Amino acid sequence: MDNFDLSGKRIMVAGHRGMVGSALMRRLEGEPCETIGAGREEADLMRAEETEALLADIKPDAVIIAAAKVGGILANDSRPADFLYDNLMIAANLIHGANRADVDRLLFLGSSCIYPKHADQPIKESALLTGPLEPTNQWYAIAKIAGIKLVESYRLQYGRAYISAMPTNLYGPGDNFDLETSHVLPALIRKAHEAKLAGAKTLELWGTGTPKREFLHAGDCADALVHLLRHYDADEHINVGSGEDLSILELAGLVCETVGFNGEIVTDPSKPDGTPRKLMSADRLREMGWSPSIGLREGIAATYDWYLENVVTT
Ligand code: GFB
Repeated sequence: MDNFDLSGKRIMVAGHRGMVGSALMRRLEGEPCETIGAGREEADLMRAEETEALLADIKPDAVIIAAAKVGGILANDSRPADFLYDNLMIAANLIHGANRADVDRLLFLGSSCIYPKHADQPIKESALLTGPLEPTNQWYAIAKIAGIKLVESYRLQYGRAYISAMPTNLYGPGDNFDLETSHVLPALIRKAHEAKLAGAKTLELWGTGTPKREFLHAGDCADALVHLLRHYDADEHINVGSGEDLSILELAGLVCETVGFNGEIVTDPSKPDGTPRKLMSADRLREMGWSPSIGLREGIAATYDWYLENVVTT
């Protein structure tokens, strides 16, 4: 299949209330398909029976798995059992359940943390399972690697057109701004905003500020995923990124500029850095004719606006 026509199709988005899932729901609104959300309120996706009953009820033509237990470096590091078990169950129940419900098209979402900690940069898809993982998020990574292999196995054994996409670090509307559990970009938006309001002299970064990260806006990610749903059908997973990275210190500078905080940025090396760098190769997706359209500066400004309108209460 090199062209999955969306016309008249029923597309189930698992995890449609999350940041990526809600971006997908908005992106699919403009397409000639029917989009059905499936989240915690519809079924406990960690229970096989409930998940299978939901799939039997919805009878989708395609399933997109954006449901996952996600969090930043500290949440991953401090709740290893939750990140491994929850994500394993969600992936297994939805992939196995989709096959049982005779769904022939499925897109599974992983993460760039599936790659070895010291993979050559930019990281090609073929780097999977070539070296040890970054310890702070190995639990999440193992669950996502299992998901990739499940997808591949149902392709091989049942001939299903199931595929996997590996997005880089994502941000955007609907992100989690809780300082303990969030990823770095929403955390910095909140820290800079609160420091500005309090007239603080400093803003504190976790770790040394030297690790480099690649960021993609959730809206761009959703657009790439719809492109892949339409046009990609291969055993190997495919990277979804912007192709550019920057240091956490540079990111903090950009966020502070956008928010209007002029104080000093200080580091807290007692907190973990995580992987030193995880820039993914964007070549394969570019060769398929897709590239991002939301620049980082513009994306941060839009996310700060969303935060002011939807999260800030005072
Ligand atoms: O985004 P983040 O939490 O996760 O952290 P990862 C990225 C980098 O930002 C790390 C630093 O070096 C953090 O130490 N950082 C600085 C901060 N200040 C802060 C802060 O206030 N909050 C946070 N959260 N970080 C996650 C994985 O890794 O990336 C997940 O744990 C997943 O499994 C996700 O793969 C995409 O990029 O290190």
